Amino acid sequence: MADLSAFPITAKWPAQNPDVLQLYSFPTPNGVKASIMLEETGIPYEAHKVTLSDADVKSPAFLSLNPNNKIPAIIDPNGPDDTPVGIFESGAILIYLADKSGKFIGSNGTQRAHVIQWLMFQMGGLGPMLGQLGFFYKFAGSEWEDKRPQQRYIDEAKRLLGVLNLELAGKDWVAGEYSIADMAIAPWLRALDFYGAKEVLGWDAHKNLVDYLARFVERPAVAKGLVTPPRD
Ligand SMILES: N[C@@H](CCC(=O)N[C@@H](CS)C(=O)NCC(=O)O)C(=O)O
Repeated sequence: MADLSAFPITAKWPAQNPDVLQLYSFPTPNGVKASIMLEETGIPYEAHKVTLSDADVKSPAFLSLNPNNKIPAIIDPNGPDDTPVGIFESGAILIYLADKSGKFIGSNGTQRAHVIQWLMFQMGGLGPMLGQLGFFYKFAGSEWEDKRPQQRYIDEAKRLLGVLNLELAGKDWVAGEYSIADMAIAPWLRALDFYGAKEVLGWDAHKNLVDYLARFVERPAVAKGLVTPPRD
């Protein structure tokens, strides 16, 4: 049986089966990237609920795995160098799991480069911008008198949706084959519902995105990953 005692997080969230991959997450757009990928690959795993409250993400136990206090994070007891490995940052987790499984990262070198390109587009652009849009459109920032920050993120979100909509013309998936780039991008498009921002962004006019998101959520692994770990 794997010994995970070197990872202090396992004292607060004990592993039932330390031989399988341990996921520390919550079903948010960043969190579900990891659970969807685990469901898609069939890698055995155990999911621990780490809420966004300071008592969880800012606990010393969680910070010992991710000093950046954000979900998701994983421990793979069967790491690449015959030693357990801990990883945070959803994009890094997706690449790690893709390399481990040999799946969803393109079937040749060119495909792989394109998958990583669109994954980085999500990590560096779509995710952070839509996250800020959420703050300024739905959460505390929506009450700010100065509407310029809100408008800035509306404009940038619209621009990014336009880029993706164009890219998806005649394609099912953003890098051609279904990949970790889709697992990163689509959950953020889905979050626009939760932000109540679809109308202000003219979502319905982005026909390729509407079809893309419908195609994504139809996948059984996605349906399972979206509710893992359960919120309550
Ligand atoms: N760049 C990080 C972002 C992760 C992130 O923002 N996670 C949010 C939930 S979606 C979180 O844990 N927030 C808690 C906090 O900031 O205190 C990644 O992609 O993993």
